[in-house]
Amino acid sequence: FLSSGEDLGVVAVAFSGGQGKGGVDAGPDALIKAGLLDDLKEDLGYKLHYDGLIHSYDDLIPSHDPPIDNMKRPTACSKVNARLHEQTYEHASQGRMVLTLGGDHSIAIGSISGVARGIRERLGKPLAVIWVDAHADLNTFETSPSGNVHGMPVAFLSGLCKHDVFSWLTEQCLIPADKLVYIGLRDVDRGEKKLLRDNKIKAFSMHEVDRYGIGKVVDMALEYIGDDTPIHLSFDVDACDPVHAPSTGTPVRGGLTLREGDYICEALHQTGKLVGMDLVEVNPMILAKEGGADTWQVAETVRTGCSLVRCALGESLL
Ligand code: 4U7
Ligand code: MN
Ligand code: MN
Ligand code: MN
Repeated sequence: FLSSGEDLGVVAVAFSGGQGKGGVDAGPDALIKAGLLDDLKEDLGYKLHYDGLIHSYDDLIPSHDPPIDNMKRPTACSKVNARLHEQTYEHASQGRMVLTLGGDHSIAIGSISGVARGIRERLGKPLAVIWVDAHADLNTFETSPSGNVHGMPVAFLSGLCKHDVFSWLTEQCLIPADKLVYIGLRDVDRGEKKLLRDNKIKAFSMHEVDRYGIGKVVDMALEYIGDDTPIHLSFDVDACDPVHAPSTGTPVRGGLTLREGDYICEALHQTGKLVGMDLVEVNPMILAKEGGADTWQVAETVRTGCSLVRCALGESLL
């Protein structure tokens, strides 16, 4: 599905407006300072298409951005994602795999819609999404208990929820509900559970990971998606257990081990069908702010994020 295996588009997004905690905007800088992009270039041999910037899109963020229909910071979330959409669309239309570093998970609205549109135009196919997360991020503005947009991206991307705020999300940007698969869920809100059931969305929660093992779960996920569909991996670092990714805004106990996370990424790389990836919700500041500053835990989270990306890009191939 890609024009060349070596071309990689990279977008670094310093956005935290999809939730209330500062610091997640420092995620991309921490990942890059840890050497992630150098590793991709030097060890894995990718030709990077990267503008060298960490985008904060300050020009798009209004100073006054009151809630609309329970959505917090709606204008910032929409404008930043519309701009990011153009960036990932540009890479995808050139046939590059696209890596987006967040930022909170609301940025998947832009990153995934851009890749989906690029793939539609280039290949005439829908994009499948594997969403690896402790949370389903499927709240609509009506079901959301928090009003935080980082808990809503899948609702907008699947078209299950529509709102004027995101009116730029046209049909070709959307992910059909039957091309969406979750892995790692363990904290799903009531409204989200109903949406999952009513729309028969495929989900492998931690219960299924325990029951079948991660190898079988990924096999079943891929079988469900089918052979000729390009795949985007949206990886929320909070899918991993807080032992491996403590420095994130909404940690939930009982998550994926480091190896289970890496395995998912490796197995998707091996399919040769991966056309996009998001790595989001690394917050290198959160522990410090909550008074429990533990630099070791921050470093561990960054290390986990880097490992996941390298695995998705082929590091484990011998
Ligand atoms: B993340 C939550 F209510 N479901 O909607 C919500 F529990 O991107 C959490 O997965 C969302 O980290 C977490 O606010 C969003 C809450
Ligand atoms: Mn999450
Ligand atoms: Mn998420
Ligand atoms: Mn989170």
